[in-house]
Amino acid sequence: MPCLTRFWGCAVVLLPPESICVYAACLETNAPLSLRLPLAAAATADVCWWHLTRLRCSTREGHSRMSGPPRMPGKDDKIAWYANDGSGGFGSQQVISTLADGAISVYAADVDGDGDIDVLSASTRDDKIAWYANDGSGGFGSQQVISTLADFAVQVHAADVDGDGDIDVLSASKTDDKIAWYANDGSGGFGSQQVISTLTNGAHSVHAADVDGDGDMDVLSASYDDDKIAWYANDGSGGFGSQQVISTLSNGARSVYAADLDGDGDKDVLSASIEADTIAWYFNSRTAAPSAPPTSGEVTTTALSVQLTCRDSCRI
Ligand SMILES: [Ca+2]
Ligand SMILES: [Ca+2]
Ligand SMILES: [Ca+2]
Ligand SMILES: [Ca+2]
Repeated sequence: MPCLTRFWGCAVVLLPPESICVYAACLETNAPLSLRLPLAAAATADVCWWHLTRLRCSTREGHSRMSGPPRMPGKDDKIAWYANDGSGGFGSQQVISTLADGAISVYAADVDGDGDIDVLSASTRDDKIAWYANDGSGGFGSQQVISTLADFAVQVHAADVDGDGDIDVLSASKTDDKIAWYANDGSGGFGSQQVISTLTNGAHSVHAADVDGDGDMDVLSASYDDDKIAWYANDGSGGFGSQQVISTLSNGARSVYAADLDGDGDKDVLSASIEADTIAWYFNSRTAAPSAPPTSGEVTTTALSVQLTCRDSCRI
């Protein structure tokens, strides 16, 4: 008797014939995989459960992941924008695409270099990174796929990674623990996926900033399952060094961002960790230690994402 009871984030499941019906209050999503299993059940039968939106299974011989996350009811797979009237009033929703299956992240940048702002998307269920060309007045062309190799893509970001003057694209994907980038040919055509790291267990966020101050865009990552904030040095042409860990204390790391919070001229790093309900920052010691905590920046966020707005003189 297959039974299927699901909750968001942590849940309970059951599976096919040889499996048994597991019912638990909450399988701790941040615990090591083995600890997430009801031990008595795992000892005698295959057990499967939902972890976020993906079905995971543990067999009696060991554990494995299953692909093919199910469709979630009530999701519209939509990328949209809203026109500003100039004073913060917004018009009605204007749909760009409904082909982003499990849409979860957007970013805006001039992808094709024609002077207008295009749109990028990441979507979980189709593992897709894509973009949509702006016609210059807010009309958007059809979805142009950059990659479908970002397994459970959770964030898209854009920056000139290889320093050739056009905007390249970065992705974080959770199931394959991957931070990657895609080279722009200058007109919105993209090369194959170039992996920066797979040492981000449960990769959830990617950001680009010149962390080491040598003029090129380095990359930052936040990963949920290993509570890690890390960065990767760019060699100037899109080749990246090994992972440099900033912290492994960001419990349930969900977002990373960079800005000069202490005003000493280098990029400091911000993180959001959902399990600890914490927004934290890490000063960049490339120049000098901070003399005081940031006072002119305002962090506005839940622990789901980090955004920084400046009201006075802080620099981003
Ligand atoms: Ca454009
Ligand atoms: Ca580029
Ligand atoms: Ca750099
Ligand atoms: Ca700084």
